Amino acid sequence: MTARILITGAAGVVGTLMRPRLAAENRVLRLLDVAELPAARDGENVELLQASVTDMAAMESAMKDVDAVIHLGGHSLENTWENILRVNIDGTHTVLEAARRQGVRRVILASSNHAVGYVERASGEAGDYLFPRPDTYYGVSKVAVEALGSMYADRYGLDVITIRIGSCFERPKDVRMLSTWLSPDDGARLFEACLSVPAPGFRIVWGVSDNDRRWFSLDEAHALGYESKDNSEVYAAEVLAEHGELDPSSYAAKYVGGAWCGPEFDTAVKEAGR
Ligand code: 15L
Repeated sequence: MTARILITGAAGVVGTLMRPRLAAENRVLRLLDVAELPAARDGENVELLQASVTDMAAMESAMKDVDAVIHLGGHSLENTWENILRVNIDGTHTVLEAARRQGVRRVILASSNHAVGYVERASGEAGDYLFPRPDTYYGVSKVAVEALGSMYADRYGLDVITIRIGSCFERPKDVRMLSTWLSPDDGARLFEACLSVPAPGFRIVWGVSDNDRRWFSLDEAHALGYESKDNSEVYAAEVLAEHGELDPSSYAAKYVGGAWCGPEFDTAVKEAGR
């Protein structure tokens, strides 16, 4: 049987990195984004849909004949409260509700380290299922994403895995990311584990590579079958040469969410002008 996987936000940073990596024999990737998606390459088994995750009719139609959803859609950076509410929170509700209506039994949701951004690094390794301490409106939306996932798992019996992604880029861009990095290949390994683990129910796992400088538990990700093969340490010398060691008084040194905990990310004050 061919598995069809719907990926929302497929034109975004993580979606673009996952597109070639989640391709597999006997699998169709149904890629959805509000932005235009790059056309299918020769032999690529994809279906392309341009739609917003806030559009219930479009999402119900996108869920048809789908076996699992990877929901990456939404604003991936801090934004106005209005946009965060509409796209990240209402959009995730729409995705889950459309999945329920169309009988899709497994949903993997992109959460973020910013759901617990104000957790202090001094409190030691960040465990799985840490109580929310969002650092921004974006972080609040990720807490809501987790809560919605939990409700759809408990009330309707969907399997819902939420991944608190660290920093998923080709390579770590700064010193903090030596700790938070999720390599694209490890990202694909984690998504594959989420897709194949039998009957997970509701889970919250960290999405990071097994970096020497990791601050996060991988226990729950390992329980799903994830094995990281990458380690940011291979980039440490060049990243440190470029940026220098972290200033111990910086937000990046103090909090899981790094600079997002600082005044540059204070959207309420920006919106009100005071
Ligand atoms: C996130 O959740 C963002 O989507 C991404 O752009 C990174 O900034 C990442 O967190 C991070 O904390 O590095």
